[in-house]
Amino acid sequence: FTVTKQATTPFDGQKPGTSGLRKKVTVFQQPHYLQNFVQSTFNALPADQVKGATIVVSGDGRYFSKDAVQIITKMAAANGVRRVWVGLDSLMSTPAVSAVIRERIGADGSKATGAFILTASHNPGGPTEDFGIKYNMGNGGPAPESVTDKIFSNTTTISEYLIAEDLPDVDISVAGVTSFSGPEGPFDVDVFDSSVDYIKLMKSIFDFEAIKKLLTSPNFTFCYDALHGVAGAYAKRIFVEELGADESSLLNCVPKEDFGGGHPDPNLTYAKELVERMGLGKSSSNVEPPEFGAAADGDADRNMILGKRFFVTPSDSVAIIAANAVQSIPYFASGLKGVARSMPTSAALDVVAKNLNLKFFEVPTGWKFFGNLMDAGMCSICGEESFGTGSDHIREKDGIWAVLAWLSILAFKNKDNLGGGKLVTVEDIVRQHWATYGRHYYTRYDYENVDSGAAKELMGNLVSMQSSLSDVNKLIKEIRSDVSEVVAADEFEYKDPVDGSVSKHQGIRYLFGDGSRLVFRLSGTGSVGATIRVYIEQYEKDSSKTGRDSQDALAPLVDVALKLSKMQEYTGRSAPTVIT
Ligand code: VG1
Ligand code: CO
Repeated sequence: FTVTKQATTPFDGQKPGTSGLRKKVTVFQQPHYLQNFVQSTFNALPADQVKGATIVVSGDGRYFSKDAVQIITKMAAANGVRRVWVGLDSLMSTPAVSAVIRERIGADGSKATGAFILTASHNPGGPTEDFGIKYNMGNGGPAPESVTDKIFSNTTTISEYLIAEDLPDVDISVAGVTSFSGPEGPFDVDVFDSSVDYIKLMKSIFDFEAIKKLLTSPNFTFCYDALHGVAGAYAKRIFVEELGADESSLLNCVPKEDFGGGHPDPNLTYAKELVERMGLGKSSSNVEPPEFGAAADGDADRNMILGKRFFVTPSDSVAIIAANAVQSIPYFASGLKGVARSMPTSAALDVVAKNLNLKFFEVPTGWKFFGNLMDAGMCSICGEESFGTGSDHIREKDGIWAVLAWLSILAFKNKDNLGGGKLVTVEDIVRQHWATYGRHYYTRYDYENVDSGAAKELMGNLVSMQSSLSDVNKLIKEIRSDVSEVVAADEFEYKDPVDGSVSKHQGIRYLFGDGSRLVFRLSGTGSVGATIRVYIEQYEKDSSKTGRDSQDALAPLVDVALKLSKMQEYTGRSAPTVIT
């Protein structure tokens, strides 16, 4: 092949958000748009991570992925990359990409130093929906802000990119290596099934025999919904072929470019079919729901865990996994190095860390902040309220890992009653956890696609109010007399304990005397307008009061949050788009 230097001009707005660049497919389809971002990324990396390097290119398989794989491959070749690794049909879950970077060794002994992940995660896909791209580094984790800032600044000055126009498209529907020769030497495209590497890693972490005993036990029933995302490419191999679950326990496990028209976000609103099946929906069916249900998002890094007629909040989930990991999961048998959560995630994990005497960290939203802690051996398990849970086996959150972690806990608690008899259920485990540690009532209100100007004004007002807590408390007293006083208010700022870097403006916090919290953030993953997230949390230590309905328990605080922020006044919205 030959190398073409293509002249180009910058596009506005190519700033990577919480997790890469996410825009409408039609934006990405503009001539040079994707190319500018990819070249800006190559230019932001140290030369030895481009020239002669091995780079993974794959994603959740959403619409435009196949075109993007071919474009990025041609650009990689032109930029002197030695090998590109591609998942069959361009499919590779975000956690599998992380695992492949860290673990896979090519037939010629090569190792990858990074990856372009093609996903907009939980955002819908299809010709009129979202596409996305982000870069992960040699540790398997998202590029840190120092790199994404450089990528963005490159996008504002770019004037040309390199591409091998005459490199033929590679058939990515069959596994195998295709070799080419270019001006600087050979270039290979290696297409493979990443579930092999991923399953190997999962087997080195969990006791598959113990989980299989649970899944094949006559008194245990199971259900997994991939929402037509890339998790489906792993679910059958793992849950059915390896662990003996019945094929009928898989829902929507065929990956589709448009996720079957759905919103591949595993929560009570969008995972409708699973929610119905688990007995949490509106239609009352006579069929007995399964004991355990779970769902994933488009790129399979998120998870929702459900018991029979029971929802586990993600903030509780990570706390419960941390509290039970050492006994239930072989990978953690020698103890946890530490635990971490994102700032808006509830403090349920803090209480576990305190009780078990574990190192604990609170980081800004977005998985990239956990990576440094893990690389430094300071953190084993971490999680976010946004249905993200994971560990230091990779540097991304991991949806299937979370399900295997829960199945491991269930297998451990039930090891003596799998022949028949009464099982310890998901609900039992959660209620027992609350009885021991207290309960953090928690909810999140999302206002999606709000006018950007209005959202900024709302946030600005919440910041300026922080200068007088006595005024804030006067206002709150007028709204509700039954909530405690605000004792501190700030914008969250994080100093990375490993590299000392500082991230400012990471969410507006109002902290109450009884441990309750209100947090306000603008989303960094949307593609149009602004999304306002309101996080509402209240701690209840008294074990006789931990069984309430969470929306009831939180009603006073919700009232305060909406009136204090003047939500309706600024946004014109009388109700949130999604409540989780
Ligand atoms: C959201 C979540 C955040 C998560 C991020 C990426 O970000 O709140 O916790 O890490 O999505 O998840 P934001 O900025 O929209 O609040 V994924 O599964 O979309 O890569
Ligand atoms: Co995701």
